[in-house]
Amino acid sequence: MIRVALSLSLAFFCTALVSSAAEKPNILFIAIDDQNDWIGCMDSHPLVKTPNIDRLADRGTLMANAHCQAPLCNPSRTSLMVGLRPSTTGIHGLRPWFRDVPQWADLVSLPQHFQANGYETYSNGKIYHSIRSQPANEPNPEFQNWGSRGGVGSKPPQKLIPETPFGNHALMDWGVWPDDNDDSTKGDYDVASHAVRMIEEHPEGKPFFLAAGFFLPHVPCYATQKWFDLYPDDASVLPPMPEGDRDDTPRSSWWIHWSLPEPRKQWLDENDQQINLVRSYLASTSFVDSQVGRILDALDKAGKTDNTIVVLWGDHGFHLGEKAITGKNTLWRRSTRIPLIFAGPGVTAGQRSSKPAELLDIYPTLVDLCDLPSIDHLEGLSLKPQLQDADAPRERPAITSHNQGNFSIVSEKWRYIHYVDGAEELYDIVNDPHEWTNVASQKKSVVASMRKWLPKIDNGPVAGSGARVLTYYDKTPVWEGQPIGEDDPIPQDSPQKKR
Ligand SMILES: [Ca+2]
Ligand SMILES: [Ca+2]
Repeated sequence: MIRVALSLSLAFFCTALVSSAAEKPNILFIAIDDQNDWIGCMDSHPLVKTPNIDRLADRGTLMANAHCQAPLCNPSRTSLMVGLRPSTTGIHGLRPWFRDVPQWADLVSLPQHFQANGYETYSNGKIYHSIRSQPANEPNPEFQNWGSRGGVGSKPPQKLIPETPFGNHALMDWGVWPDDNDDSTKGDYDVASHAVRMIEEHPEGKPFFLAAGFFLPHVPCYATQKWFDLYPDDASVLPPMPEGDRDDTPRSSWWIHWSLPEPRKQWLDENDQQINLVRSYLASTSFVDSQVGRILDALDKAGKTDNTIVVLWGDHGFHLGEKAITGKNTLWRRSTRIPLIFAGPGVTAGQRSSKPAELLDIYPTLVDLCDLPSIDHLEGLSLKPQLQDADAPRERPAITSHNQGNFSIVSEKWRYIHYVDGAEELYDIVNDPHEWTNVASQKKSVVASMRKWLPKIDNGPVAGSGARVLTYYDKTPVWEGQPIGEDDPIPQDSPQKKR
């Protein structure tokens, strides 16, 4: 009798579990590679056109002061997907894949936690920076279903721009491509097509966690003519870039992007590529926005919008000539500030929050919104309070790192930067949003109050680290294994401007 009662109650319990999972909201998780804050609703570029992302923001909450954990794909995405800071994991470079680090091999990632709680998980395009290839007959432990590989798609037979410094890297390219105005041969078009199909074919009775990762506006910024036609072919597309903006920044700000395939502004000017690059980036952003729109439309058509939490994020920003460089790998706004939008059940519509937020917060936020069991190791904070009320208090600023000892800390009012040699910058981001005037030496008490947020854990690169790794021993910075001498000229900077 007791046994029957027990199995009956067990059956009830199991039924309850299944039905509660079925009632959970779906998750649509949209990633955009190297997407800076040039998004219509973020008010950072007056000409940018992103109507689909803007309509998502209209029906959700824009975290308007959100920052990545690292201005580089692998550390940023690893941090977001496992919920730990790069300064905790020691994943600072483009290598290694974190599962190859024994200490982190079994970490429960965000999609794995949803899978363990009754969700069906789908992956499309670029979600992780890299994933170890899996024997064909073994299930991949990261997601249950795999769609498009994404990536660049159709490529021109040769580069469209002049030879670039540091080896004329194949990715350093931009311009109109394909030249037949057909978007369907692009990797990101394929990502959206697969995501749409998965939404249409997902069976009832189980919630989904569907990830779609777009490659553009990562270089090479190829887009078809119609997206270029949205932007004038003149200097009005350029961001403001005052001469000598880096004169009040320390030499150690150069160490964290000492030599890279991304051209400096000087090369853009010398090769008449500044306007072409900015237009190509804007065109790529608008094209990706149109693909985001295809997925949002499919959600509407399937009648799933009301029961799906959408989160859209960029992994880090991108400079297009500001502070004399192109690319990421800096601790300034253009590298750290990213789009972060939530919409759907539990999220207040039409809000914009200026509270600091981090990509690290996505994991605990989705767990909180879906009422899943909490996970002990997470270092982020749930944004649920701000998603309900944009002005809800937030206990700490947003923290970005780029290699050991280099941090940026952003509050509602200030950006503080600390480099590995102790050099500091401070910007009043309300009155100086472009971060042109370093006031660290005038605002000592503010600097002291921001400095206390520097993470207590600051681990160096794990074994196997490589690609864009800076170390610092005995006061000598070492970039990718090569020491930087005290008098070495800044690569591609004009020699007379040595700092
Ligand atoms: Ca990236
Ligand atoms: Ca300046």
